[in-house]
Amino acid sequence: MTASLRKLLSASWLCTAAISLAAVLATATTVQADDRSSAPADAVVYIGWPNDGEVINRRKFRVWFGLRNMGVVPAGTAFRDAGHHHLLIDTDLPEADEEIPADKHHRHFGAGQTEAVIELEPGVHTLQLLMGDHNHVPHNPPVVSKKITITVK
Ligand SMILES: [Cu+2]
Repeated sequence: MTASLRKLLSASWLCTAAISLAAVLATATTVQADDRSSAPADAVVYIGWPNDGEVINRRKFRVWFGLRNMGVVPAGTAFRDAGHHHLLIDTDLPEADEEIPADKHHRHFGAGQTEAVIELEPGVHTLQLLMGDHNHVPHNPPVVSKKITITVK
């Protein structure tokens, strides 16, 4: 093998490796529709409390998560027809086929919690629950609660 051929081969291998890496990075947060975890068609997630339209006279309060026909498992655990809760606060639903963001508007309950104490500024807020799978990606079909509006005084 000549030195120039060896150089060419190694350059082409590097290039292939770079392309593969780019492909992996590009797909890291986007999951193919077929790869999404399935959820039972009759799965229901709901906010047990507060009720829609509730006026709450304290900034810190407990939100109850309700779930029927589906199981709760910690994040990272792939289990059929199960997932963990995400509480969406003052935001719309995120992309259905991507990892749910983690910030003050998207709270993950990856330990499998079924309730949470949250603290909000006084004012009008919206709350909504969204189930996510072991990778924090919504199920197919998405299991999402009604969006409720509350007032914190
Ligand atoms: Cu999550």
